[in-house]
Amino acid sequence: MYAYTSSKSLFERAQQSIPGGVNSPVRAFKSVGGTPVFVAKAKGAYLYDEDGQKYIDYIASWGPMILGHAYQPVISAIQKKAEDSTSFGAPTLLEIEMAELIKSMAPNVDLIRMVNSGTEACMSAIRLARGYTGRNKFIKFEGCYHGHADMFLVKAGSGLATFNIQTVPGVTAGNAQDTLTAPYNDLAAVAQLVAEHKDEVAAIIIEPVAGNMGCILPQEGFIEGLRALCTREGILLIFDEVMTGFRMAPGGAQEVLGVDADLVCYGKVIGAGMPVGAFGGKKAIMEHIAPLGNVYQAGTLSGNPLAMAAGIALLKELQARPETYKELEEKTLYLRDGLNKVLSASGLDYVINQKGSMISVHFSAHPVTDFATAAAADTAFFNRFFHEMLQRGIYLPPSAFESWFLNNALSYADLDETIAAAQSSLAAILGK
Ligand code: HOZ
Repeated sequence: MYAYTSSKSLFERAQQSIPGGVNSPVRAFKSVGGTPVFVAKAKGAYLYDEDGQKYIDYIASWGPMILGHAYQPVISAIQKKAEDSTSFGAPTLLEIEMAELIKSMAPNVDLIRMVNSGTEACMSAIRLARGYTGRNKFIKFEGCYHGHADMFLVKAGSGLATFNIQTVPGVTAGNAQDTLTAPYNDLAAVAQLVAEHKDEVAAIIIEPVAGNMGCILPQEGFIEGLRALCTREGILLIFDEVMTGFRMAPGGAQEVLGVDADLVCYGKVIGAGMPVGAFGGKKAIMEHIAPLGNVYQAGTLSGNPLAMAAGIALLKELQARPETYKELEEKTLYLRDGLNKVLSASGLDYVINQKGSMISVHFSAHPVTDFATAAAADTAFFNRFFHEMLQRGIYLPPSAFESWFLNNALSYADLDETIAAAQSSLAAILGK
């Protein structure tokens, strides 16, 4: 039996000085109940908590640890660079190397601006789209999460879906009025919104494979349809690749889906887990950003040398070993097949959605293709499953509204252990 003695006392202590004891709501375990696990360290595919217990990690810091935790080339790069100071607030060679590396891997990126998080990347991309098109409104999809900037906190997934927060106090009506929402995978609804707001829509922003309502895949023709609609109506198509960027493929979802975005947003992956983000795209659009243009955007820590050094080390490894992506996908398919076996034997209704190294399980009798179908699944059962898995040393996201992420440090023995844990977890819940 796993005990969470240290985590429990740390959680109590944390609540005295941190709102809810956490710095990002989904970590509070509120929706699954119980005590959040306080992590002491991680190496490869494993996390170790403050009680010294080991877990196989399926969060991977919400995506970026593609090659596993404390990956030696990343650690060495950070250690070496730290000797030169931690921040300059001045241009560096590393920023150029990072921009060139991203351009060599990702399609449709002529110019790229570094920021400090995925939130900053997405809010800056929307500002740029508005400045470029001279239009105010944008369309996002129900259940997609693009960070916590005011205009995105409308029908968002992730923590808002987890806690069923419908409207956010502090987000003014003025802020929300230009945010239009449509169901994921519903091209007709998007076309209708665009027709109703003719020449008013600056951008459509989307997670090309959604990860903030569990993993949800774009149906055939959906993303292509958005592309065609945007081109026809002079709307910018923005891919939020904070989760999919450099994870689905070197060129992210753009490469895998074969659809070009006008602007692309990246996040933690390009810092190998350090706080960083970026947005980029075609020169004709990006040159509207200050100091080339008047769309202002700035940040003292943007392009931070430690984040750049870490990210360059990770991206170079991914570029040098493209077979990583095949290996990751094979491992994810192995996990999917194993879970399929134990779930179908259990007699439960379930859906497994998977793309590349993103996967999640919804306890549902119906296909899960958008937020409504994700929300209709049995989240209470997921919560019990989550705790049984945790007790068996498997660290899943503490919400049915988050994707699981595989890392390439996972061995097939780890995957077998996970599948066996799923089998005994289900047996424990169902009393079989
Ligand atoms: N909303 C984030 C994942 N989609 C949670 C990240 C975190 O807690 O760090």
